[in-house]
Amino acid sequence: MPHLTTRVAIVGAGPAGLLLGWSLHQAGIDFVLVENRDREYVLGRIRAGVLEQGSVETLERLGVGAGVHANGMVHNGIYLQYSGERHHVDFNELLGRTVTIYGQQAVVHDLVEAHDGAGTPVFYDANDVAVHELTGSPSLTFEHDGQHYTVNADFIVGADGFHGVCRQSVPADALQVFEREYPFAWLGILADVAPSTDELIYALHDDGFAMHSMRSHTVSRLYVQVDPADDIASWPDARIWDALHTRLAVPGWSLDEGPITEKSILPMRSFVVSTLQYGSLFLVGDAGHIVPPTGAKGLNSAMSDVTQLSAALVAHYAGADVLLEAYSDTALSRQWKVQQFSQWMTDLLHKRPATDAAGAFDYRSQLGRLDYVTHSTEAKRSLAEQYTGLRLDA
Ligand code: RFL
Ligand code: PHB
Repeated sequence: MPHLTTRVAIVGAGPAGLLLGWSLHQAGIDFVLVENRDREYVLGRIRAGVLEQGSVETLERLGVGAGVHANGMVHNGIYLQYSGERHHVDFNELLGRTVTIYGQQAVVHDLVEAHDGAGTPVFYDANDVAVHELTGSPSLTFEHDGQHYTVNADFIVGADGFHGVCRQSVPADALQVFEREYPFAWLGILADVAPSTDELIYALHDDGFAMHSMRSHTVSRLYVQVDPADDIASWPDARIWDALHTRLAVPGWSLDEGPITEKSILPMRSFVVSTLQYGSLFLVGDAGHIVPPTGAKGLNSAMSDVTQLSAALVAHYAGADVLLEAYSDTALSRQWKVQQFSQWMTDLLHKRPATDAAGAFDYRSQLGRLDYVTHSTEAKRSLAEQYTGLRLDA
């Protein structure tokens, strides 16, 4: 029965856990990282696509920026579309800032490769992962390759996503949960076809939201708003393309189709737990908060949490605890700004069921808001500042 001692035990090898582990490795701080799925599952998950400028800088600073440099697609802005018209919001012109299209899958690949190369202690495919004594001498237990491990650590970091074990190990009365559900979902596809657009298109149509994103010069990522109760089987490929053609249509532009290689329906949720610390346990990324994907903030928030926590742990081992004590407040203060932006983008661009007068009112009000946002320089600048990523002190 192996018994390990380390400084930081990290649960979850998603982008947050892998980045934190790598950052600690670079700083010479011992860690153990435990993931309950196998490496292929971790490498295969298709999720986010947009990196804020600060997230790209983080990857570069930690020496894992070669992939995003070589294959990331720098975008100067986005298109907002409504009433059959497409408007460009140019972040670079407004603020001198950009975003980079680089799939979460690619970020995770680069981090896994870095860990593999350095031979760091990352355990994939672990079973029965559990955390103990969070307010005393914390430990982590798991089973791996038929052996039962115990890891004693100074700190435990829950980077295990929304459904992970860490947040659930905190007594319910020690955490406050803030939550908001949405009456719609996204159906997302990956298609082997060159993008029909140079930058992302977010569209509000009478039939609902649609969006055109991409992963590379040969792979497109597209989404349509659907009912959360819809079964994927009721969306054969032809129906998806039909909806995309209709909702993304503007005169003189056409959408190219290609073979669909992946499709799934994603529920939408806003969720924040307060605080992000319980004793020696710290929560980062989706373990502590979830946003609907419309603002492209989930991965970026996870990376921002990790940047802060990693700096706080480095300071702690250098003898200063101020940053660690402030971690939850600092991360949540940024997170609530991100929450309101994601909620704003989601409410702006999705069609609520228009069966009653309130729904019909909302839709026209959204069109008015879009008209304002696409024509006021101040409004566009605010959108640009938030989409490209708030600084910690903003
Ligand atoms: P993850 O990625 O969920 O990783 C958690 C890891 O923990 C493991 N785990 C456990 N390990 C050990 N023991 C246990 N008991 C465990 N329970 C779970 C899991 O197997 C997993 O490997 O969380 P993390 O690292 O915090 O990362 C968060 C991001 O994945 C997420 O916020 C983004 O994907 C959200 N998101 C987007 N974010 C952006 O910044 N920009 C985007 O453009 C963007 N688009 C999206 C998105 C999320 C989407 N979906 C699928 C909800 C688009 C979509 C469609
Ligand atoms: C994506 O490319 O998957 C993507 C892009 C922007 C979003 C959400 C998802 O807001």
